[in-house]
Amino acid sequence: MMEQLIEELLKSYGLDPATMEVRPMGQGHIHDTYLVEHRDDPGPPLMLQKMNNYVFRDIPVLMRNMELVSEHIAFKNRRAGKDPARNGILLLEAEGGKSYIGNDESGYWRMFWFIEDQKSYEIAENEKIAFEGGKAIAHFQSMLTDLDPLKIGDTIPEFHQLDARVQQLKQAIENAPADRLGKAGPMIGLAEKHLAPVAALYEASREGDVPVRITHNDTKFNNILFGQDDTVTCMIDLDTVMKGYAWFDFADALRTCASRATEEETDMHRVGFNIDIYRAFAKGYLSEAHVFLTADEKALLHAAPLAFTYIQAIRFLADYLNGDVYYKTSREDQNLTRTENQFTLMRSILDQQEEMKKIIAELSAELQC
Ligand code: GN1
Ligand code: MG
Repeated sequence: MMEQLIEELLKSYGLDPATMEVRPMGQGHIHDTYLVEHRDDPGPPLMLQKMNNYVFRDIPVLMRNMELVSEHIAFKNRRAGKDPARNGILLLEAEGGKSYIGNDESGYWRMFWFIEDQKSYEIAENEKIAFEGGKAIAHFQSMLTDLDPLKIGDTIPEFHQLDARVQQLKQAIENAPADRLGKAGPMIGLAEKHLAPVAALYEASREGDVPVRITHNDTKFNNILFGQDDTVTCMIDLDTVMKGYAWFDFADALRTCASRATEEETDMHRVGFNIDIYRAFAKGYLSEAHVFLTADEKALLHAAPLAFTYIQAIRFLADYLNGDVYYKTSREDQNLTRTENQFTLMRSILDQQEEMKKIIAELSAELQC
């Protein structure tokens, strides 16, 4: 059944199934991904992906964004003399010039050029990697500064809206079974206790000169592809590219790369925020972003990692209370432990806020911006 479907899909892309090898790539949490290789000739490998239309309800909007953004980046790469298929996510055209194919029955499918010999990091192992990561996030945003944000649709509505996330948590508390609610008590307490500085950042963004841009919105550090020499190739996972504040991407990358342990760490003594990695990342980010960021945007950067660590904590907490329906789990209470991990990280960030603010001021002065 599946084999037949895959053969049909390959044909739709003008490929001869008899000469191709298709294997599951099993890494992503959201979509189903397959590596497609030519059996005998050295043609470039491809990536076939079945999109998750439960998480992404509006596939046409998702793919319209993807076409616009990937083509825009490809244009910039070509102009810089770089091969667009090796320096960005690039879609193949299916029959009729379409960027995806399928229906509710077969699912919705797309195909990319696969970029070989790449690696990614869960956390930044050293300052050089953090610096390169920071530069990559700024470069991604900078390539999209001349694309009209109004052309980009919402693939997941209210994805980074604090009010919506707080509302989802309230709803989850109301509907939670007694045992989970009991166990989550201390974490619910922390959610209430730490909301204020996060709300203040959103408020300052609404009031200040903080433009709505096109942002990546899922800059978890492992969504940055590094070549073997540890220079960055490109950002991947473009499904959540939507309108947002520049600090969203700065925040989520630091939440992940500057933590001393991943968000799966269960020993809370190992969780903490590494200020040296923060400095190196911020230096890389500002080295490219200082030309397009407003003064208000720069002034909010130091508070950004705190806000996204909080939001990730309450997203895990709401999912725990809802019975683990969104994030995959393999252990009991995993989403509750993830919540505790994120609140532990947040505590460490809070303790270093003043130092973080100073670093941005120093870097801005160095760049004379
Ligand atoms: C999900 O798919 P992945 O692992 O890159 C989530 C992010 C969360 C992250 C936490 C579409 O990202 O928002 O920060 O998990 N993506 C979606 O691990 O919800
Ligand atoms: Mg993702």
